[in-house]
Amino acid sequence: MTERNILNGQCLRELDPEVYGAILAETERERRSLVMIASENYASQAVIEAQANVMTNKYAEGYPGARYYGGCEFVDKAEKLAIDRVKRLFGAEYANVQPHSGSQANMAVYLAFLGPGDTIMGMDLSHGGHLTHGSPANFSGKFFNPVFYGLDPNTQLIDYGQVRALAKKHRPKIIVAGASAYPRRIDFSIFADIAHENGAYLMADMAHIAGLVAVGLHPSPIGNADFITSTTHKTLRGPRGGFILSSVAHGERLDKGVFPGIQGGPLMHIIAAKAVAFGEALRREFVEYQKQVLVNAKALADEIIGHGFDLVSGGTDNHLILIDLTRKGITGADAQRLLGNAGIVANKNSVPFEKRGPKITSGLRLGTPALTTRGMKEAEMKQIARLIRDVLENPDPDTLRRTEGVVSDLCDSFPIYP
Ligand code: DSN
Repeated sequence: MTERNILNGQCLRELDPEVYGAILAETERERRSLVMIASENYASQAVIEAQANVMTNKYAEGYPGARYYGGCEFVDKAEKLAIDRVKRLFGAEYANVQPHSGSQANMAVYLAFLGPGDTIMGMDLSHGGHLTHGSPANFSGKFFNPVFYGLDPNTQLIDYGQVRALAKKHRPKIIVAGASAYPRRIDFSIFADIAHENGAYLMADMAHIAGLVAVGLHPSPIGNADFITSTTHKTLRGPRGGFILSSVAHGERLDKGVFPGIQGGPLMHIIAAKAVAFGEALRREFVEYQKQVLVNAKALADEIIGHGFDLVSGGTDNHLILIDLTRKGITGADAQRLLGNAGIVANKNSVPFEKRGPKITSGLRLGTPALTTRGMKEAEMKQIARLIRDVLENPDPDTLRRTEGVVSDLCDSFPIYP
């Protein structure tokens, strides 16, 4: 193949039919299934277009106006747009849009404000926390000294009394408020009080709820937390990536934490797509979308409860629900597999005080962001709840075939990506 071919000639389909085929198959899978993974969504065509362009070619180590490479005038423009828009969206003084992911955003904050062996305190993974909040399997549990808080066994809500007692006892340098499988509102102001009473920084990891926070449907951590980290691709519906918000006072240390601390060249094509997504999130329609995400989650929760399932904490205030399948006598792994066979994609999840391992689990996490992006509303949530009940209670070939048919009809009625 000549140089000319690489730059001018063949499209992906001709040049690399194997990768092209995989992308096509994934597009079809996303079209033909009900995506109920709470951390997934469908990015707009504009966001996808903004990722697939020549900005992938550009090295731009540093920050807008202060780069280590020439030729950065246009990527500077994209990054400034992303920074300005995300600051406006959340009412923040400072933003760094370079973290490649939510994990990188968390890592950069730790690097900027902790030393090796310092104590951090986060939510226990099996109670709904995240790997980067101190799990022993993750850098955050290997390089730092993790302490975990969890849920009250009766209410299955965050036990703020325990958070306070542990903070007093262990004096963590950073307390992390945030979760990946917690269906209830997080009170960032109580967390801030506890952190500041005990000389700790508060880091809010709002990755799951960022879209809700952006439109005021979940209390904002801005003004309470010292650092706010997030992903861009969950409820926020942007490209896969991360960002950090804070006050100007912490900006210089955070910038250094990201680059040169943990990353080299930023992904400028992704930053361009982040700018597009933040722009979309500033529009009126985004508020309506987030309202519907919540209404749908509530409708799904009520219907699932009505079918005799137990939900962790008894319901939801956000975009997700967590079903405790213990009483139904089915594992999370089996539930995920059976639903997957019928075209409903969800993930097994540990429940608080879990007795099974993370590969099996007793729970199933379901979210509404992706289905809501397709345009589905309460009626479809109720219909899908019935499908879930049918499959989990009676997974015979007839039920699976019937469910597949309904899933297919729903996908036809709510198309994505023409
Ligand atoms: N893996 C993500 C989730 O599914 O919640 C969190 O990073």
